[in-house]
Amino acid sequence: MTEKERIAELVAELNQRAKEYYVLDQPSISDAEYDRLYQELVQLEEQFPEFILANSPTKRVGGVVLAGFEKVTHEIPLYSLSDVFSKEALYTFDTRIRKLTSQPFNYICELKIDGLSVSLRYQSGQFILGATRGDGTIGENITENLKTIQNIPLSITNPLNIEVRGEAYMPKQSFINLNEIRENEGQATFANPRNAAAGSLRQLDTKVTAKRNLATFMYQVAGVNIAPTQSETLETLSKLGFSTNHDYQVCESIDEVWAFIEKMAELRHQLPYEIDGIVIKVNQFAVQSEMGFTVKAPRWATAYKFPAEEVETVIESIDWPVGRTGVVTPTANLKPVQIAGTTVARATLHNVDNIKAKDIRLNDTVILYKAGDIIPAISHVLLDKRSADSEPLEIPSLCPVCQSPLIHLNDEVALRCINPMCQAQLKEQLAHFVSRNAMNIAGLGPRVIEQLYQHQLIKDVADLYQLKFDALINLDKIKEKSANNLLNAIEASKNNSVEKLIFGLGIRHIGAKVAKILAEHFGSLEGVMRADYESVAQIDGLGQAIAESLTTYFKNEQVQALIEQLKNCGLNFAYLGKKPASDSKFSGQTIVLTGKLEHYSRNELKSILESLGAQVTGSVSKKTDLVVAGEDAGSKLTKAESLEIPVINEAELLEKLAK
Ligand code: 3B8
Repeated sequence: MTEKERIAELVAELNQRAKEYYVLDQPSISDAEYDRLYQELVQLEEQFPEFILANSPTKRVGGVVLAGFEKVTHEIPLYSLSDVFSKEALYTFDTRIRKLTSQPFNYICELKIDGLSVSLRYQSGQFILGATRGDGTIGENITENLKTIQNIPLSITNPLNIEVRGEAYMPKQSFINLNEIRENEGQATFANPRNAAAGSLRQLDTKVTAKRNLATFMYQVAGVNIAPTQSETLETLSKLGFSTNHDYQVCESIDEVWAFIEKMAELRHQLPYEIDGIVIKVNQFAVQSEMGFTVKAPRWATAYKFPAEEVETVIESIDWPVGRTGVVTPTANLKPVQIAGTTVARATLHNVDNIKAKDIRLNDTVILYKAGDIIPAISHVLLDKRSADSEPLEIPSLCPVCQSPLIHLNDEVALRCINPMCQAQLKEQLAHFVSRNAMNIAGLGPRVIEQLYQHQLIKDVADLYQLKFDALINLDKIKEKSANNLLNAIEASKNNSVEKLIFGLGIRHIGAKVAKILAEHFGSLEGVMRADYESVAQIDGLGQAIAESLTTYFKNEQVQALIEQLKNCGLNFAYLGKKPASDSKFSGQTIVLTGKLEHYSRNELKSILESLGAQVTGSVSKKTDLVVAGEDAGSKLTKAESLEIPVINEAELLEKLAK
């Protein structure tokens, strides 16, 4: 098989597997196997860029940085739907449209996905243009952003020229995760999944979109009918490879429609995505075309909007808890109320800007809702219920825990305590350090942590490893058995592979995934600590923010002292996952590749050397052990010579490798 054929084969297989995973929810191979095939494709495409296919799954990772969004004219406009907000209005709709035809018809009820309308154009089966609705006639070209959405097919098997329409959305869990990260980093959070999806699709840097985990449900073909009814259209779209929503129902009467609405109003909270109502459409296209459109909306459809679940409650007090990174998040304690399936007694007030914008005060009566159907938030204050002697909320200027000044770092919206010894931060850091994805030490809940600090048994994470049975047993609610379990868990954590420790340190931008990449790449904590900015920034999937954060962190003397203590406590600093061969003459060497190479691409040589235990970096420094210089090597070669670092050419390297 030629490389060109293998590339085509891999693209076809990976697209099929991805479809099983993202569209059909029925994965047929393991993630590891998928990754292996994907990496093979990446390597081949690097070697033979002339054979890269437009529908290659590697096209989804983003990386295109756009200058702005071009306008797209919708030849067939995207209409919006008329709304109804009550059972009565729904029945009026039914009566009205029945007068517009003499043919029999039934209804199809679809979930009204709370996302953004998008339009996808395919030419000869290839995805060529994706656009927002815009004003219905002119939208924006967001093709590159949409390509990062895994359940949009980059090609369909039939070589059709069609435009498919639907809704792009962010799943509830992705919305929660995204906001949690943003809150920790002091960025403004999104109010709901819809805003988060909109913000994600309008990213000029499509790498950002790729990380946002968006998805689509498609429901319509513009201009032509691919089936006689809407329900059959959904099935046909699904067969073509589009993701469609299966929770639709064909109803024979408006009573049946209402029953479906009532059922879904209950079930909607269990769905993994937000819906804000039910779309009711005439199912038969022949009847639809007889009914036609008004200037704004089709006559043959309407959207029943669920009443926003909102309740009144009172703010009884406001806390200003300090998080692990020092961010202070104002939080309201409420008179407990029932909303969207749970009892709520606390709501985040996000940040000071939000408090000021809504003029939120103590003892205010407020309207509570659930952002993303999950996170309780305050919509607004009922001003006429405010007492006359109410005063604007006092914004603390000092950390409520350590009394050091609170500041806005780099114009962030978040208030921060930047005292690294703040007890609140230290406690939160400890909780993070012991959490499951970090050192995984069970038995250290907030109450135990609180006591450890109170009894001054601990001031930083290294002290965990000095804890003694006699001290633990004296704590409240700790018996012999739990003290022993805790000590065993602490002891066992010493043997963790080092990525858990790297994550546990709680370094800005270093999540569990990044920690794993770092551990794998550098092999040990020492390796990570020695790494310079360049060598981190160039690692696939990382980047400048991570490189900056990491190098700054390890330069800190307090950090270095802490690491030293952890070493002395006997913690494992090595990566225990799949390791590169360590007995080659390249292991542990820092190598720089520069100039034009003849036989291999730079990336290939890099992987070969890394698999032999070398670290391949982008810039020459005193730490470099060897420079491989191809033709036309420039400043790196000069620098290597001035630092008297050994230089060899590609042929010499290949000779060494052959040995
Ligand atoms: C005609 C049909 C607009 C829509 C439509 O899940 C039209 O069908 C529309 F002019 O906006 N948000 C859906 C959804 C939205 C629309 C729709 N069907 N399921 C949605």
